[in-house]
Formats: sequence, C-alpha cells, structure tokens
Amino acid sequence: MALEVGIVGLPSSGKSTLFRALTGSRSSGDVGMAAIPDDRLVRVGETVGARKVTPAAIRVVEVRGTGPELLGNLRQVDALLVVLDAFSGTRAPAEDLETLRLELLVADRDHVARRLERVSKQAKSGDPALKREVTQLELLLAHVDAGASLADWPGKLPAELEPLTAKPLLAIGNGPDGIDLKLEAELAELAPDEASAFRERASALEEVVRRLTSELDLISFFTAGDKETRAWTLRRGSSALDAAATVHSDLARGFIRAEVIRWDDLVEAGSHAEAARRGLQRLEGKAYEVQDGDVINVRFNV
Ligand SMILES: Nc1nc2c(ncn2[C@@H]2O[C@H](COP(=O)(O)OP(=O)(O)O)[C@@H](O)[C@H]2O)c(=O)[nH]1
Ligand SMILES: [Mg+2]
Repeated sequence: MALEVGIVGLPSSGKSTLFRALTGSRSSGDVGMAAIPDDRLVRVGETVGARKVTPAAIRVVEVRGTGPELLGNLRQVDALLVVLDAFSGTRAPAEDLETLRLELLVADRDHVARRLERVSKQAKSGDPALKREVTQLELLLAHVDAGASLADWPGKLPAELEPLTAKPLLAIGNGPDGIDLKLEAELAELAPDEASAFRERASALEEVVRRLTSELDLISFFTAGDKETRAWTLRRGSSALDAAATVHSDLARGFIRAEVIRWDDLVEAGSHAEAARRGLQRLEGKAYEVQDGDVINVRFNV
C-alpha cells in the first residue's frame, strides 16, 4: 500500500495550495498522488533500459475543515501535514498549531465516545469481550476528558481506534521563512528542470518527502525490469518478504529467494549479467533486512 498523508489546517492556511504543490494537479480534489523524486531510480532505469520508470508515490488527502467528522477521514493515514499561515502576517503560527492539536484531540474524544456508545449497546448481549471493551473505552474517555491525549495512554489502545493524536505530525509554515506554498504550487505546473531554475532551495515536495522519510524512518528499494523499473517505500527494518508483499501478494505467497544488489553496484556494472559476473548480486531469504537503495528481484512460485 502506498504511503498516505493527510493535509490539515485552519481555513485559508494554504491546504489546497499545498495539495497542488505536492500533486502538481491544478484542481484541488480531495485525494491525489505525489510522485517521490529519486535520481537513483532514473539511473537504475537507464541501466536496465526500462521502457517505463515509475516513482514511488504518496497518497495525499486534503480535508476541508477541522470538525471531528472530516478529521475522522484521516484515521488511516501514516502522517499528518499541518499547514500554518505564516504568509499573511495576520496569524500566530504557533498558536494555530495548538488550536489544530486541540481539534485533533476533540476528534479523538468524539471517536472514542461514539465507539463507546455503539459497543455499550452490543455488550448488552452479555459478551465478555465486549464488556471488557466498554470498560476500557470508559477509562479512555475519562483520560481524554482529563485533558490528556490518546498518544499518552500508558496501555495498549484498541487497534481500531487509530488515534489522530498518535500520528506523526509535520508542521509546515506556509511563507517565505518556511515553504512558500503559493510559489511552489505555481512551480509544480512546470517541468522539473524549468521549475528548479526559479528555486534556491528544495521543492515543497522534496522537503515534505525528506521530513516524512526521517519522521517515519522510511527506506526505498527498486524493482528493475526492462518493461518497468519502479521505486517502492518501506519502513526501515522491513524484510525481503515485506518487500515482496509491497510489490504483489503473489510474490510474498510464493516467495523462494530474493536476488539483491545495491543500486549503485548495478549502475556501475552496467547490467544485471555483469553485476552477477562480478559477484555483486546476492541471494537472500525471507528474513533479510532490506537496505535503502537495494534493487530486489523476487524469485517466486505460485
Ligand atoms: N501570498 C500568499 N498567499 C497564499 C499562500 N498560500 C496560500 N495563499 C492564498 O491563500 C488563500 C487560501 O489558500 P488555500 O490553499 O485555498 O487555503 P485552504 O483553505 O487552507 O485550502 C488563496 O487565495 C491562496 O492563493 C502563500 O504562501 N502566499
Ligand atoms: Mg482548501
């Protein structure tokens, strides 16, 4: 599954502008895809003569308000991007960030309260597991009502809760001292080379990818075919089997071995055959820990 981020912020902070800067799409829909720029992928694609080069992508979801119901659409995302108005001179970004955090807390409280209401009804059947959940939800609600966040809960949370307050949060100051989103949204419509001539710094997309990579501890691996060469993201520490599952469930189910080579070794050798001749390609099992920049070919059997 692709990485997913949610854009939140107060009205007119620049949410739609960030959406356009990341996805390059003119319309500000609710959901779009941002392609992760990666020079290594381009070089690997050239080396194997790929007819198609597909970057890894981030699914970007914009919510157009801060009510609990709208924010509730973000329970599946991997991280939240909070846009703060630092361009108009009329806002205090640090205060707006606190307001946003409070909205997330309220959305989580609302979520727990709704679930408690539903599970309480079901628990009337006498099911002991449901009764236990009611007790736990009551404790959680008291915890949140005391002003704490679900992220501070000492025990294990029911998995279905997916608290917003527990998600990594990247604050994006929209303005000349942070990311100039208005400029970035305009540049996102140009060809990358053309756009970079207007910039002194990294693009909004590069900056967001850099921060997400560090916050979520992500790595990239590549699959290199002449038909298609493609980049994928994983959490650091993931196994060859996880990598296989990212590409296709069949590859994980029928996993035999993974042929692994570092991307720069492949580029240096000039082809898979030459890399193999030089002994740069290894055979690894399911448990192998994938390294950033690995080129992986899964041998499988279904
Ligand atoms: N000057 C300036 N205006 C911006 C910037 N970002 C957004 N705006 C303007 O602020 C208004 C609201 O932006 P928008 O992205 O629609 O905000 P949203 O309500 O959070 O989606 C629009 O008119 C934008 O053109 C910026 O970095 N600089
Ligand atoms: Mg908007």
